Amino acid sequence: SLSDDTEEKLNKQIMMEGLSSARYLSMASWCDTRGYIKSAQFLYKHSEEERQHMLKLFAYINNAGGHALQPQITDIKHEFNSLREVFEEILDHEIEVTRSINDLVEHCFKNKDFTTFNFLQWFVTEQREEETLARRAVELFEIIGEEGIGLWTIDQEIAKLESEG
Ligand code: OFO
Repeated sequence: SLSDDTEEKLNKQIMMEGLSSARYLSMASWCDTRGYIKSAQFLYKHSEEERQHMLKLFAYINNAGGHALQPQITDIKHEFNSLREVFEEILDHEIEVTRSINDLVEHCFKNKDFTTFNFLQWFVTEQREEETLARRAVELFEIIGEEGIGLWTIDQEIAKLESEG
């Protein structure tokens, strides 16, 4: 079964995933109000995916005899200066999430909790994909440029990123 400190760290990861979900929902809504329709769709979907990541952790903790805790999520930002800022914040946030997963993986390895270590491999792979996706999104602003129909084009391209995976 889970050690107390592993359970606590897994609950911290629940907080990270819940925070991701909340942040992306807020970003989706902002994009929606600005006419960045494709980015909004992308972010609504991403928000839902983050909630699923969180629920995976709920199931794991509770099945292992622990207690998964609904996190307190506060200080959600509602306003952004630009679409670029939104995607730059996503990239920074995903890098932070990767760091948090890696710490958790290292902790499990050191404590010989190989079951949890194994469970976390899915997140390791997922983080690599999500970081790549966010990095590609940020790159679009450089490649396409924001002038003229640039922003409109970037918004269209965001929708295609996921399928290119
Ligand atoms: Fe965006 O990441 Fe969950 O894990």
